Amino acid sequence: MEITQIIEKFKVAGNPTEIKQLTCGNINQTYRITMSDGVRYILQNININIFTDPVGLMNNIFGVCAHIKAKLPEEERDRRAMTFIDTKDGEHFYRDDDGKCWRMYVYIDAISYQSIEKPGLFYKAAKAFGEFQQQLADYPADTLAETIKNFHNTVSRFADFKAAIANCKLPERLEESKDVIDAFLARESLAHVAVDKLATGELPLRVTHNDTKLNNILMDEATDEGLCVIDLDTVMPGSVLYDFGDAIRFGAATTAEDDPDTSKMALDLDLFAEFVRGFIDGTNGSLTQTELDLLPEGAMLLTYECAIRFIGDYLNGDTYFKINYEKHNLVRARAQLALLVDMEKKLDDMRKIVKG
Ligand code: GN1
Ligand code: MG
Repeated sequence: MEITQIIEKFKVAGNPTEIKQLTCGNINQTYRITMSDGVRYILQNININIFTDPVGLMNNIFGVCAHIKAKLPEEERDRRAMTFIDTKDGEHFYRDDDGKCWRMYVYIDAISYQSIEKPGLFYKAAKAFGEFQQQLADYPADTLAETIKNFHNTVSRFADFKAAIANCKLPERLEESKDVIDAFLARESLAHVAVDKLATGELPLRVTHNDTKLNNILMDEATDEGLCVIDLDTVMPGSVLYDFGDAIRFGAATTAEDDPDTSKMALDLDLFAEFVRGFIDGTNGSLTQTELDLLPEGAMLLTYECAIRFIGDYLNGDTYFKINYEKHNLVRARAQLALLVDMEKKLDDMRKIVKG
């Protein structure tokens, strides 16, 4: 189906004058649409191979956005929360003739960063992610659909990783990744850091974002203030360690998550410290002592988790993450391993920073 025909299904006025495909994200396909009245939207194809319950997912998103909007002053609601558009039939998304699912939301004129380009930026991002979690602290968690089962259950991720090794049909990939695989197998105990403590209640279950990459936050172009947290597909009950950890994995690394030159990869402790300050300010004193104590392990945990997901996908024949070239997932896994090794060396430094 043509993009223009899909746009017509939504409650928007006028005709599209520009349709631009955006290249961000490893999962969904995204277009920026400009309408004849100048209003801009984002049209997104939800990857239903990954998000198998689009109804539950979109109900989550509409609920979460309404909850956040209700907490904002009227004049900030358009810029500080996402506004999703229903279809003309009153549905939260449109399913086309090929079974593809599409959703639309109002484009917010702001920027998102791929890396920390200037001082102070990471503090602002951290504060916004912390505030996001605060806004959802009283959200009825039992109404949220689990959009990806066991998304950050690292114990089950580790089992998936082992299954990918055992069932791998690409012997040359298994051979060339041997060093990486061994390094991850040797670190199995890390997989238990959060899962076990969530089970005993030592770590509280909260409503978390679960995909807190720096580029999932829109920032004001003039002031760099964090405006709006986006990419709400994985908002689900989880641990604060997930949001903290993934943000550090992506934002406090000295190079891109898929840099083939692993010698450039390290943890930037200054950025780590900046994020800790912003996150603590954003969550406004609500973190428990156990959560605070485990923040450094959270950074290692999420790096480890992402790494075993990348290498698992490589062994499975690249069925999950979008790739730009043949060995992309292996390169990603190697980069994450380099980051993890550096974090292990800096664990005491991280702990000192959190203690303050
Ligand atoms: C995916 O699509 P994107 O880039 O926001 C993935 C995250 C990974 C990330 C790694 C639903 O996020 O969990 O951390 O790639 N999202 C999903 O770049 O699997
Ligand atoms: Mg995402």
